[in-house]
Amino acid sequence: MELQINLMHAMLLWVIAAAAKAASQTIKPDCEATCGDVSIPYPFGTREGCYLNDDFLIACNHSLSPPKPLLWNSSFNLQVLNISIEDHRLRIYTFVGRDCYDKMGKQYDQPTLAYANLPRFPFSDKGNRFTAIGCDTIAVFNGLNGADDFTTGCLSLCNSIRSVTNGSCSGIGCCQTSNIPKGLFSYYASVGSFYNHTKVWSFNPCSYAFLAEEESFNFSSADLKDLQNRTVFPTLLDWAVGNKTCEEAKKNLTSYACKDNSYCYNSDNGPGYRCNCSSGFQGNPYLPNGCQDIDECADPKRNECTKVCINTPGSYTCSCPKGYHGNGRRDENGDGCTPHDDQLLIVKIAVGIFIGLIALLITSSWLYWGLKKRKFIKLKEKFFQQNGGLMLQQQLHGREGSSESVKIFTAEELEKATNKYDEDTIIGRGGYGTVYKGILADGRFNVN
Ligand SMILES: *[C@@H]1O[C@H](CO)[C@@H](O)[C@H](O)[C@H]1NC(C)=O
Ligand SMILES: *[C@@H]1O[C@H](CO)[C@@H](O)[C@H](O)[C@H]1NC(C)=O
Ligand SMILES: *[C@@H]1O[C@H](CO)[C@@H](O)[C@H](O)[C@H]1NC(C)=O
Ligand SMILES: *[C@@H]1O[C@H](CO)[C@@H](O)[C@H](O)[C@H]1NC(C)=O
Ligand SMILES: *[C@@H]1O[C@H](CO)[C@@H](O)[C@H](O)[C@H]1NC(C)=O
Ligand SMILES: *[C@@H]1O[C@H](CO)[C@@H](O)[C@H](O)[C@H]1NC(C)=O
Ligand SMILES: *[C@@H]1O[C@H](CO)[C@@H](O)[C@H](O)[C@H]1NC(C)=O
Ligand SMILES: *[C@@H]1O[C@H](CO)[C@@H](O)[C@H](O)[C@H]1NC(C)=O
Ligand SMILES: *[C@@H]1O[C@H](CO)[C@@H](O)[C@H](O)[C@H]1NC(C)=O
Ligand SMILES: CC(=O)N[C@H]1CO[C@H](CO)[C@@H](O)[C@@H]1O
Repeated sequence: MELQINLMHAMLLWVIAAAAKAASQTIKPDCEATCGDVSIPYPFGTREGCYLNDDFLIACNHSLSPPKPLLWNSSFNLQVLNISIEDHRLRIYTFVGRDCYDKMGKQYDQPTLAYANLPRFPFSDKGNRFTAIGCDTIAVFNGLNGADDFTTGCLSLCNSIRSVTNGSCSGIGCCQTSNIPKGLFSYYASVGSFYNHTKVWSFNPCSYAFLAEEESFNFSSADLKDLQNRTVFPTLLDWAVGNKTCEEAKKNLTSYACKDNSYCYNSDNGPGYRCNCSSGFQGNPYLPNGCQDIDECADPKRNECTKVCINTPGSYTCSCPKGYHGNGRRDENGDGCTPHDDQLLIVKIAVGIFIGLIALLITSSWLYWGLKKRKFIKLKEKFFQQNGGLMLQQQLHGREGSSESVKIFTAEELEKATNKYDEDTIIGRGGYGTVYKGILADGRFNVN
């Protein structure tokens, strides 16, 4: 019975794994997964039938090497760098505005404007900064935000290249504004100067301005010369689906973009909604079966089980092996796995036997040594008797008050008195044995 269940469980796992492998792709079948080195996950796509709607068209120009992905179509000229379906961000290149002068303070080339006009997807309100570079520079940023247009700007001045600090855009050689507002789809930025760069021309002939991802640019004094020939910078966009809220979109399930095991949330920057895989799932929430179960049991960091972990769709359960009880969890509500009482009894008995054995060992060895000592004493008594010690004692006792003049010494007393039978204490050797001279512990002098 148990074997059968285990076998079924194993087969189920195998089926799930196979399904996960088949659907682990983030694109529709028969659609391009990449353009150049940029991956194009659904809802974006390069061909009719591969994208969700026209908002998600990526025009891939294959005649270039490497192929170049452009957002919407080539008339917008917005090169795509990254598409993320996890944080719903899109990274594109935007152009640098510049205004350059010759030594005499005459503008050369036409000044270029930094601008972008997006019909869909606003600029990310977090992570983008408007930056201007120059030592005779005033920059103005105009955001076209429907009714409430947004204007900001900054001023950057300096007298010598020594006064600028690498990495600092605080108005000396470089200036930066704080984050831009939400819902900004278009902007243009212009740069101007006070003295046509005549006072700083030797090290700074141009002014520059651009909107860029904050991390993509570190100011250095070398930028004052030619901005190291950069003409574009990465900029972040926040993308979303359509212009409806989740509630409105859910009314038409044929057009609703969030598929199995996903949930919907409204965009916090501009109109539209977004999809995320439900907790316990990962993958592409815009594809049917795109959100795949996470096997929490395979990763010890993802589960709280102490002994047995069983993966379930979107979650997992903990249990305890046979002979144990508890919920098998190690979080604050968990009590782990403890052995059953009968199991506990076995453990107790085992410990009892162990302690008993040790006690037995101690007592038996104690008895053994005790017996040995007694035997020794008996032997001593026997020798005492054999050598007429008893008779001597009786005779001595018979004589009144004579215990003072004659005394039977123990072997230890004799040994001490003769200084361990030292040669120097020998008085003479006779037929009954050697005669030693000894001094008793109480000072009395004796001869034996
Ligand atoms: C691809 O890029 C080349 C060079 O910029 C251009 O001439 C061509 O028109 C582009 N093709 C498409 C389909 O946009
Ligand atoms: C690009 O898209 C816009 C609006 O979606 C359209 O007006 C224009 O004709 C398209 N251009 C090309 C070259 O497809
Ligand atoms: C959606 O998922 C992303 C990345 O996994 C996460 O950063 C974001 O907080 C999620 N959004 C919501 C509303 O749960
Ligand atoms: C600065 O340049 C502009 C355009 O080239 C010119 O009209 C203006 O006279 C110049 N001003 C100075 C102070 O050189
Ligand atoms: C800018 O500098 C920081 C540290 O100062 C560094 O972590 C980052 O990678 C640099 N960015 C670029 C684009 O060089
Ligand atoms: C600033 O950086 C440039 C090049 O990145 C370097 O040549 C210059 O010495 C640096 N200046 C300081 C003050 O570190
Ligand atoms: C910028 O371009 C000019 C001319 O094309 C070149 O001389 C210079 O070395 C380039 N600068 C950098 C930093 O690449
Ligand atoms: C929402 O988008 C649809 C098509 O994309 C368009 O026809 C409609 O006018 C838009 N509605 C609003 C309120 O912007
Ligand atoms: C639901 O969406 C589909 C596809 O966009 C469309 O063809 C259909 O007319 C819509 N139904 C309703 C009731 O709006
Ligand atoms: C998250 C991600 O895909 N980042 C990539 C964005 O594009 C740049 C350059 O094309 C890559 O270096 C990043 O790894």
